[in-house]
Amino acid sequence: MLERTLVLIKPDAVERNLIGKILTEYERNGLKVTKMKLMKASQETAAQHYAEHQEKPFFERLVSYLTRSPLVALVLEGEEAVKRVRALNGTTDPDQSGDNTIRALYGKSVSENTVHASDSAESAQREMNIWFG
Ligand code: RTP
Ligand code: MG
Repeated sequence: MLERTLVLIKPDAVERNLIGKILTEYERNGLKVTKMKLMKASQETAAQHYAEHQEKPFFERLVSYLTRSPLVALVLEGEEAVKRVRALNGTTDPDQSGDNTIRALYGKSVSENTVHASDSAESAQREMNIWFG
């Protein structure tokens, strides 16, 4: 099924000049960039984005990381895009992530793992509203 998913190229990646390399991974796997912007996320937007983790011990660290410097928000479109982009990104912990996943290649740690992608079609809809209105 043709789907859309919300991706963030997170601050640690933009800081290390990895935007192009990461976009290349998605594009060469047949995913289409249909929306994209470079921006500094507000506290409110970051908290809304990660609302499901509000009660977690790492929530404050997560929001402060996501807001510390600019990130790239984008929408990718393709067949089974939600599942495929999660697979390209790899697992939350870069050290556990499969070879050639974006997190294995570029992730620094669990806290600074370089990319985000929606975990379901419903999350994608919610997150596209947050970042693109
Ligand atoms: P994301 O939402 O960023 O794509 O990551 P994910 O689905 O793989 O992982 P999720 O469970 O949604 O966690 C969101 C982000 O919170 C940070 N995290 N820190 N134990 C910890 O310190 C911890 N656990 C999760 C990660 O940066 C993760 O990307
Ligand atoms: Mg998640």
